[in-house]
Amino acid sequence: AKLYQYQGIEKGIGNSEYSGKVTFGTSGSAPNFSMTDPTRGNHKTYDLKHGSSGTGTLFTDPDDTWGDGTTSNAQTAGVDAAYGAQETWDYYKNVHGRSGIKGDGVGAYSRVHYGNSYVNAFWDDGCFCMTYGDGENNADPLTALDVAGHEMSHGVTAATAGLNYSGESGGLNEATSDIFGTSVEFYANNASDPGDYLIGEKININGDGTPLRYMDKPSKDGASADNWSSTVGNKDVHYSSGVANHFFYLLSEGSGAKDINGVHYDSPTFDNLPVPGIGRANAEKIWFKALSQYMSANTNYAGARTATLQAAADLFGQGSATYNTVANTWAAVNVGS
Ligand code: ASN
Ligand code: ZN
Ligand code: CA
Repeated sequence: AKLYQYQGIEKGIGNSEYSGKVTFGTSGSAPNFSMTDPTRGNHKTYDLKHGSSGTGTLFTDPDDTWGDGTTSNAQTAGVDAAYGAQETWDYYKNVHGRSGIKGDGVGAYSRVHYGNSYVNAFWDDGCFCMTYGDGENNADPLTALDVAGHEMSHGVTAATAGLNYSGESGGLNEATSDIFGTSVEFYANNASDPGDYLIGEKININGDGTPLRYMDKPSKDGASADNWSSTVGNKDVHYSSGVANHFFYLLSEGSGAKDINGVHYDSPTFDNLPVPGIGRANAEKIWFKALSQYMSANTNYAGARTATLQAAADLFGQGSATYNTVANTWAAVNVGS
C-alpha cells in the first residue's frame, strides 16, 4: 500500500495556500484521481475557471499530489477548499456527533475560482454548495479554513434553527458561522493556520493583512457591535453578529488581556465586571445545542440568551457554576432577562 493510503482509502497530498502541506480525501487510481472524498459524503471540489454558474469542472490529477501552494497553480485553491470541507465535516462529526450538514451523511460540494477578482465566498442552500472567489486581482482566494468553516456552517444553521438572515436573527446566523468557523480552525490544529478568534486573518481581505472580524472586541473592525442595543438589529448582519461573537469569546476565554497561539486579545465587558470563561469546548457544546434544539427562525438576542441557558441547564445543570457564567456573560454584552 502507498504511504498515503490507509486501509484502502485513498489520501491525496495537497500543497495548500493557507494550511501548508495537507492530506485529504480523494478517489480513483493512477492516472485518474479526482477531488471526491468518499469518506465524507462524496464531497466534490470543482474548478469554475472564473465562470459564475454551473458546477464547473471536477478537479482531477494523475498522481494524487495537488497544488503547489501558490495561486498560479489552479489546483491550490481546490486543495484549501477541499481541506476546509474535510476539517469542517470532521469537526461536526467528531465534536457534535453530526454526520454532514443535515446529519444524514450527505456531502455538499465546493466551487473555487468563481468570477473575476471576486472578494467573497458564500453558501447557497439551493445548490447545497459553497463557492469561493479569488479575491482582489485574483491574488488571495477566500479559501482559508475559517472561511470554509463559516460558509459550511451556514448550511448547518439552515438545516437546524433556520435563523432568518435579517435583523437580530440574521446577526445570530452570521455569528454562528463565525463561532463554528473559528471552532473548525482550532479543531484542525494546523501549524500554518493555528486557531484564533479572528475571522479571515489569512486572506488579506483588507489589503493590509488585517483580519475581517475580531471576536474579542468586534468593534475593532470599525463597524461591528460589541454589545446589544435596541438598534443593533438595524445593522448589516455581519456587524450585528458582533454581540454574539463577543459573547462567545467571553464565554470561552473570559474578559481581560490574554495571549493564545501568539495572538493578543483584550476583551472588554459592557458593565466592566469581569467574567471568567468556561473554556471553548464547553462554549461550543452550549452554542451547538442551543442552535440545534432551542433556536428557531425568529430568535433574537433575548431568545439566544434563553436558548443557551436551556442548553447549559441540559449539559451542566440549572444553577451550576457554568449555567451562571452563561447568564453573567450575556449581561457582559448587555443582553439581560
Ligand atoms: N461571505 C458572506 C457570508 O457568508 C456572504 C454573504 O454576505 N452572505 O456571510
Ligand atoms: Zn456568513
Ligand atoms: Ca481565524
